[in-house]
Amino acid sequence: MTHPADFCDALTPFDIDFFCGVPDSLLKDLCAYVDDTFDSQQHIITANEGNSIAMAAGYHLTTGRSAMVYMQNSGLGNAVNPLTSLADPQVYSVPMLLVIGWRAEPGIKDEPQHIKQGAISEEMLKVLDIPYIVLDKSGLKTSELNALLSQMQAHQRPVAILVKKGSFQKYKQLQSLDKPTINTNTRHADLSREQALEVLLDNLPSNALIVSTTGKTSRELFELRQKRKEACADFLTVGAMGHASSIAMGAALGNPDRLIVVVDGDGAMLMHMGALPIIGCHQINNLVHIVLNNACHESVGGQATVADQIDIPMLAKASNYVDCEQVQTAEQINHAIARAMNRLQQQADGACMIEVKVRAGSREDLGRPTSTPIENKTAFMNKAND
Ligand SMILES: Cc1ncc(C[n+]2csc(CCOP(=O)(O)OP(=O)(O)O)c2C)c(N)n1
Repeated sequence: MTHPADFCDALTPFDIDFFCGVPDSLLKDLCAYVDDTFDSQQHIITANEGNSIAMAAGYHLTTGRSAMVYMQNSGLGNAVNPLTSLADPQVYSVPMLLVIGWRAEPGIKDEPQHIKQGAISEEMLKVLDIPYIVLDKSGLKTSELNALLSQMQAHQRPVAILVKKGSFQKYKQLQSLDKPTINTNTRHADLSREQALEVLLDNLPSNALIVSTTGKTSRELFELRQKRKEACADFLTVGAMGHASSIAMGAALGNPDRLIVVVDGDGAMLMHMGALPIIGCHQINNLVHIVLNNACHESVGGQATVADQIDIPMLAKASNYVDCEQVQTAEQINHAIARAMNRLQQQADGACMIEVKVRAGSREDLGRPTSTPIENKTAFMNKAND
């Protein structure tokens, strides 16, 4: 295994001193080390992986240096356009090092949403013509890395490291006061995400169609349904991070007589925030957008988002949602849902936004959905047709 410090030290001869990316559980020790070691202008957690490629390009334009961009292989899709049309040697030819967490590498059992991406990650890099090496438990081979980075510099092009599970040694993040790191921002919120979900289930009409976001929100929702002995007919957006609200908008347009509720995360909402004005400007009267805001990417290690520094109800308001509020307690959630139901019954002219401030953290024994995505889709579609 490789210690994150040794990894970063090995980049120093190549002047890599700027880091950006979207966190991944396979890379969480590396992300934590980078966050502790470099100042807040040298390490930026971006909204999506395409933004990271673009930011690395911008940094190169003013410094001539190369950045390291980290992501889960799920993020390769978001990165493809700026890789092919901005950083590629046939366009602006921008050197950068991509560090990609390889979920579902062939031969390793993983969740359904990772299987296709895991199988095609190497092929994608080959098609994109991005030279790469693989890092695994046997540890970093400095000569291999040096050859890769020399290629990056000589040919001014992106190169990549595919990182297998368990490649990095554990690194425990320091909790410094001047950095918005794990759990510090939302420590005082009343409810955990799971408790907030339970309050939502207690208060939403039972025929509401729920679309939930990627990560632990969907895992908790699935287990809450089991605990309540209810069949899970909620659409669990296990992949496609950031798109739950657009799925919900499509569902709402397809079935205008049904209440559609999207339960989003702050990281996911930020990832594709362009969805907000599109929802807001199309008068979707049967859509309630709930953002469970723990100000971090809790599902992959708790890396901070900027969601506690912005005003989510105001963003939604500016995007033409009709009613937007921030709540925190069970009672407030209950009232907010009652108000949203009331307005929707009066044919309010657009979607509602309810931001729920929640604490970071989750149960150690949290499981994963035991139904397949196809079973989940069928259950949702059956409920939608009920
Ligand atoms: C395109 C893409 N990039 C990264 C990931 C890895 N990932 C899964 S869940 C998650 C964090 C989600 O954060 P948030 O929406 O705030 O929800 P939380 O985990 O805090 O409940 C990330 C980064 C992914 N699934 N897809």
